[in-house]
Amino acid sequence: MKDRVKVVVTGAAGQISYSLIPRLLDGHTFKDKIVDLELVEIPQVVDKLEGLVMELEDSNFPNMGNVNYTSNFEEAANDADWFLLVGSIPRGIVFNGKKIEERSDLLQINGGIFVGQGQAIGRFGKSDAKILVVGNPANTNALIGRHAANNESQLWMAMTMLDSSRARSILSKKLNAGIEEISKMIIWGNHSPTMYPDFENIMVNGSSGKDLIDDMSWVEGEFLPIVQQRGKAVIDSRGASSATSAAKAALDTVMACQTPTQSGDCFSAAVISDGSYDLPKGIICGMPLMTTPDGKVEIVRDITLSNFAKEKIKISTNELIDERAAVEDLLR
Ligand code: NAX
Repeated sequence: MKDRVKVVVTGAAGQISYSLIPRLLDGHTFKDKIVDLELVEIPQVVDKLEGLVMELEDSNFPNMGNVNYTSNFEEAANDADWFLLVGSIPRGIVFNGKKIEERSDLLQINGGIFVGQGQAIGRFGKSDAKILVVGNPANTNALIGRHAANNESQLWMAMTMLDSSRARSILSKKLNAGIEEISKMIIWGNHSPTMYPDFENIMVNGSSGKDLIDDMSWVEGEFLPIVQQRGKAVIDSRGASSATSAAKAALDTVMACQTPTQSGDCFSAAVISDGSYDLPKGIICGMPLMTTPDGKVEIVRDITLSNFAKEKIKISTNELIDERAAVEDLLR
């Protein structure tokens, strides 16, 4: 009998999910496991998911298990292995009669969602469940969810893989190297324009990327701002935020957590800081991670940071500290 994996996806009727959900079933992300899906939406939208389920059925995915849709997150969370928390309220919409434009309002509203979801994950999710927060503000949502879950054996991550993929894409053009030749791409800090894509620690085919780049004016004038502002550039052009690339990044994160990381490599996600690298404790911060041969996800602790990197990272961790202060009431 084939193994099974149960995956909960919130925001299931949204843009990212439309790209993400079918690919959870295509035999690549979870290999030959049977994938049971719980698709979660807000009550106003949940019925739309019937159409998505029809499409999944019509796609004849051989590994598709039970697929349910619901607006009851607690029910969905029961015994789940993976939670892909994509759902959130975007900036600019009217919520309870008020147009949500300030980051602090966004933090409060979305943070509120993550209290309930976190509690349910802590109580009903598997003890070794992995949680990937995609919905923005992702790091602080993950902090709130993790606090509410109060379950140390579960792993809470906020997604920075898309930022890492963007950085690798730009570096591959600059260095005329294949994407797969670029390893150790670390995103430090917040998933926001303050993030720090670490060009100094990348390896390109076994050589130091820093030596190969050797062009600080390009790093400061092009590389850093392009990666940091890429999300906005996509919105400006598409009129909507990144969807297919965000979905691919979520799948890449799931796969990175399931596959032992090659010696000397690492992958990017934000996890709770334990003070490694002198980062402030108790924020969800982008860091280098590895998956051990027995399937544990751990912080890689032997990366060297230059003073330039430390200064940039501090800007981002200061922002995370401010975000944490703005949702203090949700962390009691
Ligand atoms: P959409 O607005 O298309 O979809 C979001 C969906 O979430 C909606 O269908 C909404 O009804 C649902 N939702 C809201 N509250 C919910 C709740 N409590 N439970 C379940 N579902 C709920 O947005 P989409 O383009 O899919 O983006 C989703 C989120 O990803 C946004 O917050 C976006 O900012 C964020 N992103 C994060 C990225 C990252 O790298 N971490 C990159 C892409 C994207 O910007």
